Amino acid sequence: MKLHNGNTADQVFAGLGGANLVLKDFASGSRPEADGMGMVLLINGQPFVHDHVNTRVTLGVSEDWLIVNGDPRLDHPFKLHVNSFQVISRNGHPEPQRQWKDTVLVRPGEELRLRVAFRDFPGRTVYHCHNLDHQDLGMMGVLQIEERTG
Ligand SMILES: [Cu+2]
Repeated sequence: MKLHNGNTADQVFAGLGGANLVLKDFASGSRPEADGMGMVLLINGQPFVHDHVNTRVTLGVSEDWLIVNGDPRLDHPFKLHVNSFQVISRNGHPEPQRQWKDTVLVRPGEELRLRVAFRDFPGRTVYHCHNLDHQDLGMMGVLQIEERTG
């Protein structure tokens, strides 16, 4: 679907900043130090650490985030707290109906582009896989929403 200026939605929003998050288990990633402890689930190769900020955004800014399920087998429902988002595209195809969501299913191999407006709430929150087993195994990240300075 082309927009009125001839660009696709992806092209228009590609100029916005935004996080790229790859959701993947350690078996399909490469975390040899995780062996022997069962499955470890990661975002961008990192397990959840409660006092480590994974992603920083600025209050008042909209971003496009790319959420990739790099796992060949597991569904990962992606949940972002506090700020709702719209799915802009799936696997490069514009989403026909845009709705406000706080959680969206990302199937194995899928790439979803989400648009998030960080309008109202500065501070710290999280995003995570909404499969609670996956969340507990590390598939969660800390998001810091910073007020603009100066
Ligand atoms: Cu998951």
